[in-house]
Amino acid sequence: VVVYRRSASRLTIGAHLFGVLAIVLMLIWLLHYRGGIEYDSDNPARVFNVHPLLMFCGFIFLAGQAMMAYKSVPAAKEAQKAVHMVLHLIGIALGIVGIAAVFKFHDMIGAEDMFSLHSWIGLTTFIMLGLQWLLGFFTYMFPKASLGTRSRMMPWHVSFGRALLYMAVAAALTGLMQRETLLNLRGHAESRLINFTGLCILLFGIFVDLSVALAHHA
Ligand code: ASC
Repeated sequence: VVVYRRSASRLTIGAHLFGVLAIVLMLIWLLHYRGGIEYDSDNPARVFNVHPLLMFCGFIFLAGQAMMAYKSVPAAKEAQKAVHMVLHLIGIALGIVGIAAVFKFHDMIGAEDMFSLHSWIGLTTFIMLGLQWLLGFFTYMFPKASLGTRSRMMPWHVSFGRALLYMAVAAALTGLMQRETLLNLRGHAESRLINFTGLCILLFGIFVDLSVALAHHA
């Protein structure tokens, strides 16, 4: 048990490292190469840039932090649980704004919505995560299922959450690839910056997942 606890907390450090690195690389990408980030802009590119920012830095990063809350928040179990729930809720709220931004962008440039594999994976993930949050809230917070039901559902809650994290990573990586292709960035320095951002997002997901996998659940 002690060995697991230790390796799991080292894993959260790896997750924080790659998560923060992905945020920094993405900010360099959007601010330095892509003209900045602004929801209420007449420039469609600046509106679009809200989308990757909020989907990774908001939604995925905060979901990962929520998943690790039981490892990384030095507080009583009930407080960790509240942090877990609230971080997911903030992530979902930012995700809604991030998705709204890309629909607004499509509207501005007259493009169709929901045509790409990225959009299919992404929206499916987002909807299923919303349902997972609701189910988790009703089961574990309010009104709360019986102890037997809660403990029978826990492996499903944890396993499905881990699958959703990898789905979100798949959405992020297909989104980055799509952007590289659409902008014709093959061979440019910007393309390498995007690739490194994607690798950091993948490693963030792997470290978060391992920290949950090697934890022990009540
Ligand atoms: C909860 C909670 C848990 C589980 C456990 C049953 O509400 O905080 O850790 O249910 O008590 O698996």
